[in-house]
Amino acid sequence: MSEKLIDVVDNAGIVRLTINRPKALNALNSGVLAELERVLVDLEGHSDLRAVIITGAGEKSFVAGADIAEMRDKTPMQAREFARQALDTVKRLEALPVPTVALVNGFCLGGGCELALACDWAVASDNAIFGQPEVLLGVIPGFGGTQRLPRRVGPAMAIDLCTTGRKIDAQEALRIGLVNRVMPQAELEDYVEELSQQLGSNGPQSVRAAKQAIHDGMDQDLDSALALENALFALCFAGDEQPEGMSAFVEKRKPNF
Ligand code: DAK
Repeated sequence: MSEKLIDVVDNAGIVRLTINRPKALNALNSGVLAELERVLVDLEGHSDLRAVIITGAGEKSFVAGADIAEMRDKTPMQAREFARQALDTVKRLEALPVPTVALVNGFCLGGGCELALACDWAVASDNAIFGQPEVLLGVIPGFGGTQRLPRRVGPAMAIDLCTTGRKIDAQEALRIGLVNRVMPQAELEDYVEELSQQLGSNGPQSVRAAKQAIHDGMDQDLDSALALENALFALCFAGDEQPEGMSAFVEKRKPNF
């Protein structure tokens, strides 16, 4: 039987997805994208999901982009269909109701950077390399990069990266706000374990509500977004988590969510 292109490990609702094409630096071919979509559809129905971590197999690369060899001979119609499928998949990842973390362990280029941009967090190893080098190949980002990158780092830096195709290191990625944390590679796994425990021990409904308020609010004017926050805040008082969290504080114990 052929090896799976996406490994899935579920640890009490903290689900880790590993893109498994290390010989091709985990480049996204149509097989990987189709499998990723199937996995994400399954996760949409996972009622105890708490967080999703996505990474690449091996120590060299998160994802080195869309598969160039596979893309090379596409017609415009095929390219459009390929990009449309990928856009849908990336959108599914972005729309998951729980925090998503890109664990960037090396090259994070082209479609790989676009995948990381669809996650709520990016945590990078200190040897990670980022970039949108599509113009060096005669194309532009096709998995949402021209839209999500300026929203994350601002239009000036997005135009810099998308028109020069230059690569940046993890420290520059941190400085421009493309990633949340940079860790020495040897400490990356321990950090992710700690982060997983923290995300897993917080109130799952309030974590989801915080994500929803931020994501949905970003697309609205401030007054509508504040009304959304107000509604979600009130909703927190309708569940089990708020009484438990506040009672635990008053009783000087850890909450049990
Ligand atoms: N695609 C296919 N294979 C790749 C690959 C990629 N993106 N990146 C690396 N590989 C393969 C290499 O071909 C090599 O395979 P073998 O020769 O061993 O069979 C293997 O991975 C190891 O790579 P290297 O030998 O090159 O390793 P190095 O350490 O020397 O260099 C590198 C690492 C990451 C600097 C280099 O591999 C590289 O520059 N890779 C390409 C990076 C890149 O340009 N990425 C962006 C891809 S374009 C669109 C839809 C989508 C997109 C655009 C438009 N529409 C439909 C409109 C998205 C485009 C992209 O993502």
